[in-house]
Amino acid sequence: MNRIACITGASSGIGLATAKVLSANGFRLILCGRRLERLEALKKDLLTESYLLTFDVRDRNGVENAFQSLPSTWQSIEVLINNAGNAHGMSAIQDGDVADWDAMMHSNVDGLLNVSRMVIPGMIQRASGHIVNLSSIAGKQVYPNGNVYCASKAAVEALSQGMRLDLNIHGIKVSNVAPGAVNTDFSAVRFKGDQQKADAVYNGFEPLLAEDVADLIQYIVTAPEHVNIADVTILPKAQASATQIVRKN
Ligand code: 8X3
Repeated sequence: MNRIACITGASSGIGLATAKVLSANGFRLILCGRRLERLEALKKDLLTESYLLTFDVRDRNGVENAFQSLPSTWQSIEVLINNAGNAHGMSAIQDGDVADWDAMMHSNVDGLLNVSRMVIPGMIQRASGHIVNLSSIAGKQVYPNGNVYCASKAAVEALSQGMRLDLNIHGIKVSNVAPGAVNTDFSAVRFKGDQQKADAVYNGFEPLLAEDVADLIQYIVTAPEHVNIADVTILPKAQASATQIVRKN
């Protein structure tokens, strides 16, 4: 039977691109997201069987109910891609909107934990599994006005290390992926639909595409069993750090 991968935030961006590439590689997929119509559209596009779970990663009970509802044929999750997460707002710490802070900490940190705790026990029981956490260059380097988003991704970095230490004796691999600028709806969400501001983030250079990150994830989860790609930063060629991008106008 084909390996089962579970992807959170599968309805757009890196999650959607990862679903397509893993399906092309023969994985059966559990697609998680908030927007059922989008997941249904994606399901139709895939080459392999998929199972849809709709929940908001922030809702611990909703996450529990969703995973408990999985039929037995879908319970042996071998690969978990913790992709769901977003940035909300970008302002100096003294100007931060508490609703934005909550949204980022609750989805990027609590959400990752809410999902992981439902999948890890099965992996431990089977003494096998692979967790891939989507961090960010922002988890490694703080940039001006990035404060809480950067903190949420720094927490992901710490959780990747912590999971790797704790799950090592159980035969479970943990990988951390830290992308730089990727042209998805990330900036449109961060700037609450202000498309001009969002477009400006990617002006004057060639950013990564969601597919570039998906290809890396595919490499990570199909590496030989004895190989763990523990931590990868992936940047566009024009980007050297969280704050330095060469732009041509
Ligand atoms: C997304 C990359 O640099 O916009 O996580 O924070 S950045």
